[in-house]
Amino acid sequence: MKIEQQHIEGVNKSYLKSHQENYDFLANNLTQKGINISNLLGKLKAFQVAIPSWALGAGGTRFGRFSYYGEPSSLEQKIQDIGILHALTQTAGAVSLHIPWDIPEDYAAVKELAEGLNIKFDAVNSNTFQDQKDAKETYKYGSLSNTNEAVRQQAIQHNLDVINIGNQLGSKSLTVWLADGSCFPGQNNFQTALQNTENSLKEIYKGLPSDWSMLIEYKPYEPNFYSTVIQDWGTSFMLANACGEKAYSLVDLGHHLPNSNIEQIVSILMLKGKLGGFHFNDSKYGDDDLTVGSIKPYALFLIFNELVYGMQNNPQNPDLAWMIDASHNVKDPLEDLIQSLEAIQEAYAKALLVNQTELKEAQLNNDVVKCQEILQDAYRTDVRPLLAQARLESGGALSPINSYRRLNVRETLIEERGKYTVATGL
Ligand code: PSV
Ligand code: MN
Repeated sequence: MKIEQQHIEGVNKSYLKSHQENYDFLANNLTQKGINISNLLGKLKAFQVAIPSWALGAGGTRFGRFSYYGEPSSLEQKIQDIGILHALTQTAGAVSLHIPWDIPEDYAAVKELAEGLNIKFDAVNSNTFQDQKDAKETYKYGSLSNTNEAVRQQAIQHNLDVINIGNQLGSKSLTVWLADGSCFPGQNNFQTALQNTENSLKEIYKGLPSDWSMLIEYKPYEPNFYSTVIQDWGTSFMLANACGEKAYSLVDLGHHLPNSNIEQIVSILMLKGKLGGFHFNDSKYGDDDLTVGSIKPYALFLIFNELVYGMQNNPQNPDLAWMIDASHNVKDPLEDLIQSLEAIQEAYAKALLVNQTELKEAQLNNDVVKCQEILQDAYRTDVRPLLAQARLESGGALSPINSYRRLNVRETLIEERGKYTVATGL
C-alpha cells in the first residue's frame, strides 16, 4: 500500500479550519515572545528519525507475541510501511537496518523503492546477540568479548559484513550493541572481557570507510543480569576514545538504571564531541521499549533541551543518528510509531522554545526560580498546532493517527498481505 498525496489532502480537509484557528493563536503568542516561527518550522521539518527495520512487526516479550496482522514479511514491505509513516508524519525519512534480519536480496530494487518514498538508509545495526543458523561459533558466552578467539573473529567479521551491506545502500554508520556480559559473579574476568572488546572494536574500526562512524551503544543489564561489558556511558566513551575520532557513544533512553540523569550524560558527551547516536523509547522500570513520551514526557523534554543546546553550541559534536527503539505487545506497531514520532517532535519543539539567552542570564544570577520558570514555560506550551503546521507544509497529515485510521491502512495491509504474516525481528 502506498499513501498518495490526494488521500492525505482529502482527510486534511476536515481538520483544516480548527487547525488554522489553533495555529494562528499559538503563532501569535510565540511571535509576541520574539520567537521566529518560520525558523522553528524549518527545524521541525528537517528533523527526521530513523525507523528500525525490526519495529514494524508486532513486538513481543519472551512470554508471547500477539500479531496485529498484515505484518511486513520482507524488507521491501518494511520499507513500504515506513513509506506510510513518512507520508503521514513527514518525520520518518530513514530506515535503520538490523542485519542479518534484513539483508537485501536486490540492492538496486531496495534502493529505488526507498528513494521513491524519500527514505534514506541510516545506521546499520549488527547482531551478535543471537546465534544464526549454520553459524560455526556460538555467542552464548559473548561475542566481541569472548575468551575464544574464533568466536571474536566471527563477530568481528559479521560487523565488517554489516558495514559492507550498509555501504551498498548509502548508510554512513554502524551501530554496535553487545549483549556480552555475565549472569553470575565469577563467570567472567571483567578486565579480560573489556580488553577483548576493545581489541575487537579496534579491528572493526579499521574496516570503517573514511566517511563512516561507529556508534557504541551501552546497556547496564539484559540479557546478562550480573554484568554487562559495555555497561554505561563511561565505558562506551572510553572505548570510543580508544578506537579513534570516528567512534562515538550512542545513548538509548532505556539503557540506564532508574533515575539516571540522562540529560546530563547527553550534555557531557556532546561537550566532548562524542555523542553519535540516539535511540528513543520510554520506560517505567527498565528497557521497557514503550512508546516515546508515554511515561516520562518531562524527562524527554529535559533531554531534548540538552540536545538542542548541544546542537547549537557544540560544533565539535557530529550530527546525530536518531532512531526509535521501541516496540511492544498491545498496539498496532504503525500507530505506535506515529505516536512516538509525534512525541519526539513535541519534545524537540518545546526545547526549541527555551530562551537560551534568558536562561543563561538567570543561571549567572543564580536565579533558580527564574531558571525553572523558563524551562517550564516552554514545556507547558501546547506546541501541537506547530507540529501540525510543519507536517501540513511538508505534505503530511494534520492528524496522522486519525488519517491512518480513516484511510483504513491496517485493513488494507491485511487484505494485501494476509493475516498471519510474520516480520523478522525480535
Ligand atoms: C538493545 O536493547 C537495543 O537497544 C539495541 O539497540 C538493539 O539493536 C535493539 O535494541 C534491538 O534489539
Ligand atoms: Mn537501542
